[in-house]
Amino acid sequence: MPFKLLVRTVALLVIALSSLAHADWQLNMPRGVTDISQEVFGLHMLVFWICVIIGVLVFGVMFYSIIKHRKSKGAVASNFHESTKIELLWTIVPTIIVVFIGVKAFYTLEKMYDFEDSAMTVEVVGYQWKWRYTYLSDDPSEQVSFFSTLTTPKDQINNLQEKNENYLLEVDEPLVLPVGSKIRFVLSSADVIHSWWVPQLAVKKDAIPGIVNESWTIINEPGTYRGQCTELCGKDHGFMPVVVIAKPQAEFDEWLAGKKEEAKKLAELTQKDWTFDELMTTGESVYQKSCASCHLANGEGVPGAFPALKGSPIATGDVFAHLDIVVNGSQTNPAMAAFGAQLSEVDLAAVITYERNAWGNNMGDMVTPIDILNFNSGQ
Ligand code: HEC
Ligand SMILES: [Cu+2]
Repeated sequence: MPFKLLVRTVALLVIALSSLAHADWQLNMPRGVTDISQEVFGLHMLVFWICVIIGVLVFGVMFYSIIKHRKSKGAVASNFHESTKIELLWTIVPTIIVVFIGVKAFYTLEKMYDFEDSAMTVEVVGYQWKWRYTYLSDDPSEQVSFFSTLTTPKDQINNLQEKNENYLLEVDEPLVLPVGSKIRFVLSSADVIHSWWVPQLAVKKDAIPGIVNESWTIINEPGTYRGQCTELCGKDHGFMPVVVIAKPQAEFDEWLAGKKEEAKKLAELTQKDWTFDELMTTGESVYQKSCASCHLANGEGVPGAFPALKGSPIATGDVFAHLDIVVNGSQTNPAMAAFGAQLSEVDLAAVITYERNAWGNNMGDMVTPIDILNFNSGQ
């Protein structure tokens, strides 16, 4: 191939590849939006270029030797053993490189492990398959806590509908954080090991049952940052994304105040006098959101997997046993989770009332939020 043609072909290939790289996807890791993530990116690039230089040098010498000293050119192999000079060189040079990289990485790691002087602590708890976030406060009545669950429609997951831009990376309640202040995370899990990861923040930390791990971040730029659980945690491991929205401090304060207000309203709702109809209406919507995926909207369940609630001995039997399985979960089958930790007293009371009276169960009784409080304090 004439030299000019070769140059042109290579140039065209490079242009084509680089325009591809500028399209939807990128090959390199993100720089991120925190000082630590920038440092991590810097370390990554440093190691990358060291590897490139070593690769070019080693392959360069190799190919040069192979081509230049080939047999057909009459090269004669030199025949020597044990060169102290060379052995010292190929021990000392790599050692210096490794120690250099190690020292650089150590300083970044040291910063990552400095949890002092945080403005706020957020508790992150992994569940199969969602996250719970709690904004810790000395005053328990001021504490804000909620679950963050996937909102991608089932039809998109099952390829029945076109997948949207944030497919599997969208949740109902994102974690909202203030920009520019140090946030400490304490991470744990309610069931199996999960891992909380947002690439743009460069935080990846395991959430382990019975252990509290720590990490921290200071986000520099407002924005929406998406991540995932990165510890294989069961069949819906791919369905528990992390979404962080970083807002300026004033907007964050406003948001948190709104959340506290919501929590207060909920506490009032718990105490209010509920009518049967109100409980049934609320109960139906809770049921559709939290229970129908297994027990089905018509209460008939899936034979062999999820029991029918229509006419079920528990839903049409002793109230205490019904409360027990919904609040504490099944003793024998983990698929039936302990909803006591996931639903409010109001939602629990409503959904249980609904199950006892929907689909012809017609028990005629009702469970109020106060009943749930009493049930919980009686355990
Ligand atoms: C992930 C699937 C799943 C979801 C979601 C789920 N359940 Fe269940 N549920 C089960 C399974 C499995 C059992 C059987 C447990 C057992 O065998 O001990 C069960 C059993 C029950 C029973 C006992 C039924 C009987 O007659 O044995 C009740 C009541 C119940 N669930 C209520 C609820 C309520 C209320 C919700 C929503 C707040 C809910 N479930 C959500 C899977 C689920
Ligand atoms: Cu997980």
